[in-house]
Amino acid sequence: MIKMRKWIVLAALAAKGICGYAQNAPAPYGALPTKAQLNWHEMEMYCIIHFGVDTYTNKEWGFGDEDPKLVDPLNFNAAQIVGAAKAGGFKGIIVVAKHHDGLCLWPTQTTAHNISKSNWKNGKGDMVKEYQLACQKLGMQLGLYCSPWDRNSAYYGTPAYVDIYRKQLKELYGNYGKLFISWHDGANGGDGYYGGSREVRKIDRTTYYGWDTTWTITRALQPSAVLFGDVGPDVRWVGNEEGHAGETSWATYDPQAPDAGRQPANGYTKYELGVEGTRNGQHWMPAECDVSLRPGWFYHASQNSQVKTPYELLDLYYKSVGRGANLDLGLSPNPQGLLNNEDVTSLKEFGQLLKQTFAVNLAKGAKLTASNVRGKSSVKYSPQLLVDNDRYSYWATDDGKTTPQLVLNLAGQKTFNVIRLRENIKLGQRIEAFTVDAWFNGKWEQIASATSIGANRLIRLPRNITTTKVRLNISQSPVCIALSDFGLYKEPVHLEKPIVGRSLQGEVSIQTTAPVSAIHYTLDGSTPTKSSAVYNKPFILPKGGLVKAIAADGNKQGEVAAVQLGLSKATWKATTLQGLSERNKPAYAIDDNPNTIWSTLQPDTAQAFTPAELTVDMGSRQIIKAFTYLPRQDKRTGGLVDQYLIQTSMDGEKWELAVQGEFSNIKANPVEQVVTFKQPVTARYIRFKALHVVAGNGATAAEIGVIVN
Ligand code: FUL
Repeated sequence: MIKMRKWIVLAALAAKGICGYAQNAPAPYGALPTKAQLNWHEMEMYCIIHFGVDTYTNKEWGFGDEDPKLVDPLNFNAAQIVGAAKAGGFKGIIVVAKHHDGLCLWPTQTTAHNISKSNWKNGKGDMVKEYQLACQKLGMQLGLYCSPWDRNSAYYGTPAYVDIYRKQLKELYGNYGKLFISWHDGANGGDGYYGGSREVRKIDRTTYYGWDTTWTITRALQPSAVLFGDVGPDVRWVGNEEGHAGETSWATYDPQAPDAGRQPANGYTKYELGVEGTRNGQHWMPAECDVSLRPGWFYHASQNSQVKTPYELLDLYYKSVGRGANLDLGLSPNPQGLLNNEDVTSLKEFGQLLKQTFAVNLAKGAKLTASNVRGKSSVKYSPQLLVDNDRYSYWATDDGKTTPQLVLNLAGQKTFNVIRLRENIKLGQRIEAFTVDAWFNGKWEQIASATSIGANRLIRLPRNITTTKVRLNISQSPVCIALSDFGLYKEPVHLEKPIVGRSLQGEVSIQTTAPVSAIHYTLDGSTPTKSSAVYNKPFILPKGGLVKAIAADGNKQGEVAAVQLGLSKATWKATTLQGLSERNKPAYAIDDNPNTIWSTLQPDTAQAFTPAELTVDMGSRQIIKAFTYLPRQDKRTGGLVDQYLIQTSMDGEKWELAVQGEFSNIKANPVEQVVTFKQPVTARYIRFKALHVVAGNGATAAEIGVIVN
């Protein structure tokens, strides 16, 4: 019976082929997404929420010895946090249920080190549950991150801990409803409290966690969730915590181990390859771009003026979602258990910008004519389907037609500055290069070109284009094409926020890239308005301070730039013990230029790390409140200091220890580190000692500085 039905179907298909009025769908190309991955692609954006002991200790990585009683978010309100994410256009959240410090935010049976030992809700609370309920209420999807590295557990490093970790995952997978993602990070191994032994515990990242076994648990309990990690297997880390994928970014990826012949694993890959992925890789493993709304993942009051602005978020959106990846934005509730107002406002305004930009597809109503349509008159693969806002209906070409052209006769003259393309990824990632032309004064002129498309490709044009006709030329594809979307959009006009800088001579300057009618600024922390001082020329700010500025044009004013400048370094002199070379110039660490670095790295890579130090004579006594270290900003890890010591001196002879500590997470997130002293210290000299670095045999610094007011 079954056999006969199959014959009938085949005969019908053959008849259609002969008549030429319909054709089979294009054969899928390469690796393909699963259902869970399609859901993930459609989401485009979600947030990851870091809250825990670090929120109270002002750290990024807790050591594991923190008292759970520290955690007491009196006003914790999951709906406020999830609601803010939703207003930003995000479709889900990932709760960090346990970070490296080991404190579980749900009442787990696996360890006593959990939320029930805090005072929050008299030890009866369950934060993960509250997030789940808020997500249900607000129509948001939920994901979870349970750190594999646990600096609290006495068992960490032994097989017993892996059992505990899996039990924790089972609790999380079993008790909090349907999840869209299970997030696993690569930071693991190293020192910690470990039940009181306070030692370094090394693990083999490839074998210790037995990931293959762990993943079968996820598949069984959460079949519609994707698994995220450096090695996927469903979604890969993009390889940086700055929130951007490569200009070319493939959804396929084959992770590689740093050492030849070994198996890659979370925390053990050539992670820099994640930014572009692998063309024709064996696995469908698109990139997730994780970046925090603030410089750190956890809340730090000192970063309240560094919340990313709506336009900074928009820029990240183009560089992540616009390159076929997803954006995972970090949110950091404060010690009260709420997002600060500035965070909420930025999210909301970003959401509005997205809505304004993408509300109207200016290509809608256009007549689309293609040089080739699969099956000729077929309506099934018509180019008209490109403007129906359906990710899976598509224009396809005949097999072998790999470089077709498409002309859009717009419904009248349109002005746009964003182009959107999408492939029907159910048939794989096919297109490798394309260009777009616009019709100006009777001829075609190229306005854009790009490579990979996949789930989404956005091109933000440098200027507005006003035209009646647009042409798409597919210039490279190994197989016939299956394109599902072509959109033209108009991002609203905006005034960029000014750039505040300081010269070697200590002169503060405020600039914008686009011409504006005026720049206004304040020095007292207040928000500048059109009645604030007008910036005309550079000025000296010897003690540093908070400079806030806006650009204005007519009646409009742009976003506020807020830059905390330390003490002016114009009179400073820096010296180092390490032999001097051009690269090693200590002056590079105090020239207020983030692009020049002081480095004691030696060419002989076999050489072990030598502790390095930098001594600064500030020229006069200062009351120092904090020390700042700006790591090298060129994306390299050599010499990034992660353990340091700071000494001060009145005379340059007798030194006193001011503070010793670690810059946690500096490798993944090399932003300026601010070390606030317990008490202000009076000194003329300051010494920065690098005790340990992330990589390499010496230390580096883009800038060091001090805050005095
Ligand atoms: C990293 C962690 O080490 C950071 O602390 C943070 O959780 C980030 C999202 O992932 O791997």
